[in-house]
Amino acid sequence: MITRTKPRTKRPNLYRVLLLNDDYTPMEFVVHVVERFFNKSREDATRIMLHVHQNGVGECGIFTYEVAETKVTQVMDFARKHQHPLQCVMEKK
Ligand code: TYC
Repeated sequence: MITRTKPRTKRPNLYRVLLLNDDYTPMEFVVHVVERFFNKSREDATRIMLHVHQNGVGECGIFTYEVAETKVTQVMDFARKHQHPLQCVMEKK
């Protein structure tokens, strides 16, 4: 039997949570979403929103699978409730 002697630390798989640009969601709504669900300051949230607006996609945070999934669901539910087409997705790092 081969036993592992080298100590190994397990790292959890991490996921980026991304916002996607669209032509209809108001900038102010996106800033509010980033502040509310990703705990960013107004300044950071504005920077992220403008990055998405100009580049098509941008990162709001990096989380473990379950947390990332929760963020995506919260953002999508909130956007739908306000009838905005904002899209939020997660991507394995
Ligand atoms: N492009 C949108 C506008 O001009 C703003 C926007 C930014 C929408 C980021 C979505 O994830 C987004 N109103």
